[in-house]
Amino acid sequence: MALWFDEIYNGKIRFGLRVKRSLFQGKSEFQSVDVVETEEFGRALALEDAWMTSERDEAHYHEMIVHPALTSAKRIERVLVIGGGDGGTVREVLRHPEVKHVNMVELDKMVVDVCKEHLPSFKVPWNDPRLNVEFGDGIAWLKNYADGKGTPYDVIIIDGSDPVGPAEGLYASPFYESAKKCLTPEGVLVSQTESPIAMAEDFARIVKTLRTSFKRAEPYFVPIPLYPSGMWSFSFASDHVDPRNFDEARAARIETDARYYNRDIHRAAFAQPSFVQKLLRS
Ligand code: SPD
Repeated sequence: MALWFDEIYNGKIRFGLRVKRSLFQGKSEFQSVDVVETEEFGRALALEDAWMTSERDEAHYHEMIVHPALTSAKRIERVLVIGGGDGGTVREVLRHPEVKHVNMVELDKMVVDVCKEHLPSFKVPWNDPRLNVEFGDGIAWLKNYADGKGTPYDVIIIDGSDPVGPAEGLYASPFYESAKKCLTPEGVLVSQTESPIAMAEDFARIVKTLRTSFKRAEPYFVPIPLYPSGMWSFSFASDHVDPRNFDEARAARIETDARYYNRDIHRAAFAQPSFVQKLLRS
């Protein structure tokens, strides 16, 4: 009998993959964790029955959550990643030789352990001396860092799961205000910001919330077939940095080994379909 694994979003959208075998099934203190080997998307990770990443399209997500920011910010020596337990985001950050220190704060140690074991094709350089991994609640961590006036970061990347349960606070004003205090004045924050089709209300609310904390908050778009509707957004927020003025040389260097990112994609990703412009106006 054929085995399928489905993400059912909102009781209204279902995206299923035919599964060859289950590689891991567990429950951490925060969530259910699954890794399955699928027929079409290679190995894939799901948390709470929602798809998080797959071998087939992880590069779309991880290259695009990282490189628009890391090619646009003037300084990229210190980078903070909240979430991102599969390691794809820090892998892309560490491709930039200008990066001297990356701190990753992930809620769930089980996710990191399981991905290390079952997603080796992600080739995450976990032992890179520039990388520090901490486990804990990113919301509390950032607030403490802001209150303690820790050394500011040049770039903060929010690679969280969907805005429900423990991740909800990663998409709210108090969190963005803490993040701003942890950034240099020329700093950049990037967050995954859901689908403008499948989660239009969440998407618009998050972008508008970012705009109350930063002078500029621009969504950009990436096809990610694994996620509801396949059209996904990230948002780039900063007081002083324009993502269209990126460093061509830095981008060209990344482009040579990228599966999805290139300079044309970087420019095109910030174009807003008319329905998005309307969503953000209302
Ligand atoms: N619905 C999926 C939301 C995306 C969450 N982040 C995925 C983690 C990939 N590193």
